[in-house]
Amino acid sequence: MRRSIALLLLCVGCGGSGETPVRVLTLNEAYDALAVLRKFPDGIVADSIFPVYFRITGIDVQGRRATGLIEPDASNENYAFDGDFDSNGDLLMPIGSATLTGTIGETVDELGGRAQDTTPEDGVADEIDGYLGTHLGMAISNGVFFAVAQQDVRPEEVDEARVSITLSSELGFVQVAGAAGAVIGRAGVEIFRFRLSQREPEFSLIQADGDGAFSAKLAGIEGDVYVLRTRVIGKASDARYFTVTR
Ligand SMILES: [Ca+2]
Repeated sequence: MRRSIALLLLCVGCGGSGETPVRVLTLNEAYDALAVLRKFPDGIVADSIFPVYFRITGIDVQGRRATGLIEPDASNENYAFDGDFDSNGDLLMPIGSATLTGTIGETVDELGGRAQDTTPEDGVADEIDGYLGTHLGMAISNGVFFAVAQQDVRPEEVDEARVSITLSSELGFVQVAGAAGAVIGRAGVEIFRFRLSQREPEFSLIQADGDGAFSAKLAGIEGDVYVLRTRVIGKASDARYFTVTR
């Protein structure tokens, strides 16, 4: 199952007479991504949070236009969106009117993100922090996604089998624990807490021990979900999704 996408990248402020040209950012050939979405069955009250892992592949940039595929996907639908560069040279891809025209009938109301050139700083976006919103009848889903370029130099993602997030004995807190080898030794561990009540996650950053173990007590309750990713020398890994267990 595939969803094809077409990205139209507009370079606002590039080449204008007398203006300082912004740095032109382009896209890598492929990205791995994790979306964390809240589902509102009645369109009003969120009742669950769910992950969607996907890849954006086969990206081909011609001038300011890029095309590619999102895979895998639950539907088989096409859409296009416009983007532009902000004053920092970051690529913004806001969606105003994307419409899916497929068999599922789900409509994308908003889709976009900020592409960032982290490491190596070479004009190719290494990360995209995105947002996504859809509706199907009165039910809506919305949330954010984390995308990282497929690159050899990218750090290993968190080893899911070596991580647990459990309710703390202290009310309103969870214990995040990574066993030795959970991440690369001394890596930064980014922890994003998602709650039903808010779209944007709460962010914490800790550092692993030399053996890759880590531990943190963070605010949290049953039903929250967490996304972890490692960051080594400024470069983020693919993200991983965790639920709270007792
Ligand atoms: Ca780069």
